Amino acid sequence: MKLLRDNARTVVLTGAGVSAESGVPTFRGGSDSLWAKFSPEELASIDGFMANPTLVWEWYSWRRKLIGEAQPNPGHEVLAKLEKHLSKFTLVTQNVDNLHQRAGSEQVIELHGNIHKNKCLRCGRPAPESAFATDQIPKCSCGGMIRPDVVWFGELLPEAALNAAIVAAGSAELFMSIGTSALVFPAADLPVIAKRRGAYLVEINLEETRISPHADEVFHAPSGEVLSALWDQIRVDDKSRPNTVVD
Ligand code: BJW
Ligand code: ZN
Repeated sequence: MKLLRDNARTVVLTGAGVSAESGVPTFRGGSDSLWAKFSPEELASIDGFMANPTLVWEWYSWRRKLIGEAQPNPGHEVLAKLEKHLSKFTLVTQNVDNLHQRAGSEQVIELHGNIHKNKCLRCGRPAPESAFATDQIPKCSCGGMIRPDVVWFGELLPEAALNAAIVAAGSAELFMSIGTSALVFPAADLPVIAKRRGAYLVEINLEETRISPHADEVFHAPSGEVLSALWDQIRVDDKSRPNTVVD
């Protein structure tokens, strides 16, 4: 792929599709997706939580367990290797599953929080991990309910993470949008911002998305497969250069 080497400023945006090969269900599309069974308004909004906190807490407990048992897949692993291999590499994720970090990525911009963290609905204090080990909603010392530290619909994204992602997208030379339907904003704007500012835009997704018509290159195949093939290509290219060592 053009630019996937050397000193090109490379930015990757990942979505749920990157974790699909680890057995983590995506949100949209397919009968196994999370919202084929539940509505986002019911489960991923403050109104939904207030209306039925136990249902929402149980849904997150179920997902946290499923995610905890999942293993990073070759897609996560290649992205971790790219961070070490490329000198200007930024990984931005909408995923809350921690699988990038477990694969070895060190700098991950998390736009939608992390399912392994919780916080108090009332005072915002983080809750200790021991609070998760129950199907009952734990209470903070202030008396407030504990909720997952993820970004629900209608909530602001963490300011520092969003700003860092916008700055990175705006100066990217290569931007890769991987495994996201690009339907949820403001994350969905990032590939468009990058393209508008002159980045070479690559999409990896099983399906056509609203990003596809803007992309310079589109791979309609599982992200683990495409990323593994790209990594093999980098290794071949590097080995053919003199005095270059690849791991
Ligand atoms: C594969 C694959 C394989 C499968 N290989 N590919 C502008 C316009 C319109 C609306 C808005 C707007 N700005 C804001 C809004 C409102 C709203 C929004 O975007 N709504 C849209 C649905 C229309 N946004 C918000 O509310 C955001 N907050 C905000 O903007 O605050 C300011 C504000 C407030 C109020 C009004 C206006 C402004 C917050 C968004 C929070 C999103 N939260 C969730 C839940 C997180 C917690 C949890 O996990 O429970 O984040 S929703 C869910 O969607 C989750 C994801 O991160 C996010 C994106 O999904 P993603 O990753 O793209 O997954 P999928 O399932 O959609 O797609 C998977 C893709 O993978 C598919 O394309 C497959 O084909 C592909 N695939 N296998 C490659 N092996
Ligand atoms: Zn509290």
